[in-house]
Amino acid sequence: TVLVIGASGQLGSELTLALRDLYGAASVVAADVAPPKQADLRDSGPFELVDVLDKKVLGDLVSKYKFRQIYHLAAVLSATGEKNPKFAWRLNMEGLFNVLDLALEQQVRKVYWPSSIAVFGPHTPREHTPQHTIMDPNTVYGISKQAGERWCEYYFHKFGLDVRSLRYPGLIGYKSLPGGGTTDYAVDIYHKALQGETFECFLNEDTYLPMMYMPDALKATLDLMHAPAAQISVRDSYNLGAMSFSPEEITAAIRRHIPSFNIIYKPDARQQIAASWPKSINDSMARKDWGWQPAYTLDTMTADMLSNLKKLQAAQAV
Ligand code: VAH
Repeated sequence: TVLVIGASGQLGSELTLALRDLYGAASVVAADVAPPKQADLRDSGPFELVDVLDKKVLGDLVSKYKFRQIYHLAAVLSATGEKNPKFAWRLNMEGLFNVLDLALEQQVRKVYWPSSIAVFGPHTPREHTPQHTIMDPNTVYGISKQAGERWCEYYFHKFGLDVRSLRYPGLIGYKSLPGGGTTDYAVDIYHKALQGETFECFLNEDTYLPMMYMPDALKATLDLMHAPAAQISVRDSYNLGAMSFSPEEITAAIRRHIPSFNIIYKPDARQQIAASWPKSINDSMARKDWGWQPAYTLDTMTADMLSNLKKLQAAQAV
């Protein structure tokens, strides 16, 4: 059996659905501090209300199900983290320690933990950011991801724990909504375009960011977790890339489907966070070690997002 912690979140809910398709619904236990919003996720398999900071409750759950794998996705993201720095640090770090320690104590075979391009900062080379480079993150979220990477590598080398990780770019999907990130505009923009509303963008029009369509992110995660351990040469966290675009480029892509779509730019505090992150990522290690290869581009993602959101809106309208 597999445990997904943070299963109600943007990535967690999609990963839970993908894992249930793969292993069968009954074998994938979803856990979060609140039930998932999507009915298909709620009704598709076991759900447990768990706070990852409560090591006792989490430990009882792990011993009850004897999980072979744990996907630990619960975290406070970049923008929200800046509003609650101390809580963000506590949840992101103590939550990780609880999972790493329980995995050792209860012989969990594999652990997955997401990192992010947020581990990079203002002095990191911003084009084709290398796997090993300067990292001076200046958000609490980025600092916690950088520290978390070091601890994951430590638990692997010191205790032999098979923990694996990816530095995700901004993730875009139609099945779930993002929660408190700096890249969330790239999901909201599709919803607003379909509703015929003007979109207020919280980043400047020329702010380039690495992004990825959710199906690609799910494929990368499962490919990494299924790769033989001997192929994994990176035990802090793999750089992972697919595409980069700015708000004006995604607007142009949407206008190829909805010519009347309108956008206005109202940069807020998230502009500074985005400006400290890379513009593009060198993910050659992931491609070399376990055959990473993204499938989607800005145009194919846009076509797929709009057609699926339209279907969902039609289904909800009946
Ligand atoms: C965030 N979506 O914006 C997350 C992610 C690279 C961005 O880490 O905080």
